[in-house]
Amino acid sequence: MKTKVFSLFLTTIYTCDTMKFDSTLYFITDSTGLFEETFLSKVESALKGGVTLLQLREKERSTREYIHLAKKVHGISDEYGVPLIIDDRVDVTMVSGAEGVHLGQSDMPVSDARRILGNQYIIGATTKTVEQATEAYSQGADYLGVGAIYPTTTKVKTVLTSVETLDAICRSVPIPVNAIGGLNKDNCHVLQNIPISGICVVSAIMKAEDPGKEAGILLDVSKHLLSSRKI
Ligand code: TZP
Ligand code: MG
Repeated sequence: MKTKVFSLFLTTIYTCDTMKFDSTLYFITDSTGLFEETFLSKVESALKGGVTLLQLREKERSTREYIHLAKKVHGISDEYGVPLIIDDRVDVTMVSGAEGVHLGQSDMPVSDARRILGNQYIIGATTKTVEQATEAYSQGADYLGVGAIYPTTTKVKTVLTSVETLDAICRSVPIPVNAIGGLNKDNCHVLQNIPISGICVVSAIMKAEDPGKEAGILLDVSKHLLSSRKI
């Protein structure tokens, strides 16, 4: 579904048929409590700061509201050449112009999403075990999110995942694996020497006073992690 096309300095670009993506700094949004304009300006600031992959994650909105926001966010992400992934919803992905969908263990199975979306879209999956990871890969997932590495303040049903499990998952599949959960610029050192492709963050950027500056710092932290490991 996806092949590694080239490694340029510290960053690996992946492609799933037509769509290239770089998961070095994967920013997942949370619009809770924000006016649309404030939310969109934070997203744009983060994109300016260096986010390489973006996910719109909405848990409370109606389908119509989700589509509305997804189209707005895609209008911005497209200007920065950053692929937009929609959390949970294949339908919202298809009508919003987004480049992909992210599926959890209780969402549509990856195989069904792949059948609907074809190979032009990125499909990501949340996995917490090697079994879930190999299943998602065999069903056509392009990347995996694994965590929570640390306790998180973001509203999510999750349990902690050890770095040992993260490491085993990375070694079990030939697709990018990103770490997620409670990560910030000061605590990513636990990921040193784990063959991840990048980090996912929500609150580290969403709650930053200057999301652009924080994204720039996190991009450097992630690049340093990826380039300095001894494996
Ligand atoms: N899945 C596992 S932890 C998490 C998700 C969606 C939330 C991560 O948010 P934060 O604020 O980066 O801890
Ligand atoms: Mg989900």
